[in-house]
Amino acid sequence: MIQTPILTVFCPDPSIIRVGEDYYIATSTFEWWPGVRIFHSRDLQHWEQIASPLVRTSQLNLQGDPCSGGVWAPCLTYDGSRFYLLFTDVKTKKGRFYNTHNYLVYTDDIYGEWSEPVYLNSIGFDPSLFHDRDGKKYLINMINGFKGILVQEIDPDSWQLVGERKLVYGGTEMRYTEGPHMYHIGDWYYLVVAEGGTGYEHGVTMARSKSIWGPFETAPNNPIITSNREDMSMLQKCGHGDFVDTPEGEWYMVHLCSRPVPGTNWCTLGRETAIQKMVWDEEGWLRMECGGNFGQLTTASPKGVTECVYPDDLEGFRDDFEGDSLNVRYSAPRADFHEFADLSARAGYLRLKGRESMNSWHKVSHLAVRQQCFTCSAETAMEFIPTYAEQMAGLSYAYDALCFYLLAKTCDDRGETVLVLLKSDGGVITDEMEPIPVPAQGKMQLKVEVLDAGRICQFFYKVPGGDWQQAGEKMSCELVTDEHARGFTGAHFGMYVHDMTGLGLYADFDYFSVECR
Ligand code: 6LW
Repeated sequence: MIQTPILTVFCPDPSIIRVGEDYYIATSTFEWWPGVRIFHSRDLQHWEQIASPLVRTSQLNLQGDPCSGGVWAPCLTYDGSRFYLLFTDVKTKKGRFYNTHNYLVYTDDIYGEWSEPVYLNSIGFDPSLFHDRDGKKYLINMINGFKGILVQEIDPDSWQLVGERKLVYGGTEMRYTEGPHMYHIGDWYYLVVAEGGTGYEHGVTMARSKSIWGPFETAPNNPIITSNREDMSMLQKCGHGDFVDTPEGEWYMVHLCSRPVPGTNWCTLGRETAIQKMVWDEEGWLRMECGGNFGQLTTASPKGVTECVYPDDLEGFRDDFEGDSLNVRYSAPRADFHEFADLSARAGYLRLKGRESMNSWHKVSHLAVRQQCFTCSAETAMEFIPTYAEQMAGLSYAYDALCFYLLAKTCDDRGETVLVLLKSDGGVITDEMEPIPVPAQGKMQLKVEVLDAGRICQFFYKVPGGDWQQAGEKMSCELVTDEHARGFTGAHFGMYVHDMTGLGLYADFDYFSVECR
């Protein structure tokens, strides 16, 4: 049996391919750099994150992108010799006129470097590339305003879009048609789309046509997958799927899902990737092997695979900053973290240089990891000697630039070194405790515990020679959920420093750890 989700915590909009015995999935990263996470597996259960494809600012410039804008729904494909990745960089997503730029990058070696981006169009998001049997390639994407699915041929030599741009499918009554993927199986072109919006109404629907140009006929058994909202212990938000076949001819669908914090509808872990075994029915439509259309927590393993064993990625993590490169699990908002993070400045420490404050959509020095499980803690030790009130460094429990908690060392207006506990709710910052005087020199330890099955958090601090002390009261985790922040990414723990004077004061972090309970 495969246990799902297979890619836990902030791994949404999966796009899957198989190359021989190797499976790869790409997932969205939004405003978090580097762009797009790619995972590898041989058994569909165990996945290892490999290098991100978008690691140069010339490929992806996230400066100024809104929270949960940036990289939406990548599409990973392989045409027998080359890997292709399409993605949208969402520049604005408010109101009627979204700005969504679609790009393509390619590589011959999925473990190597990817090309510079080729600009495709901006008319909608969720672009996907379809390689037909006759060698032709097509761009498929939704149209902003959820007006349907577009198909246009693309010339693989010049990467120019050529010929007619045709709206081939308008979707079903579930609406919000997005996330299209095209397949040519037997005599049919199958079009699979996400519908219902990416929240609790989410689903996957299917249509088919004898021609790629339509007309597409909607499947009688839609949605192929959705969620049982009567039972919140089941997977929720099931939708946005992609199909893959195994060497033995079995079929699977990977799809987006969420697991709300028990007893709530809050998703602190963001949106994740699950998998379901599929079968073809007599009429030539795919359905879940288990029957029904609710996403399940287990599904049958593929035949004839050897289990691949990887270290369990999400069972805790401690980094003493002894290496010379940063662990693959770190991300930073809107910028290459090499711009502000340095492992070589001081042996055994991570030095972060202060730049803009957290609310900025530009140059923020915040190095974070995804919240790994409902009940957990994150801890760090830091040296930081501020002399201005505009300098601050500490430990974050953050959703994005607008919704976060921060326990940080700074100066008050009299020049005294203090510890503050801040909350930012939609960008409105409040103090959650009276500032606590602390020594300017020496190592300060900071910790946040997420308790009560993921509903409550509590910060702690420890000064040199002291004991752990509580910082402020218990606070609700609702602040850092997809629902409250109206976002797509889930919560993060991070190390943070700002210096709004422009002097670029740094903080040295001795370790960073996250433990699951
Ligand atoms: C993505 C769209 C969606 O582009 O949400 O869940 C958007 N589906 O297809 C962001 O992930």
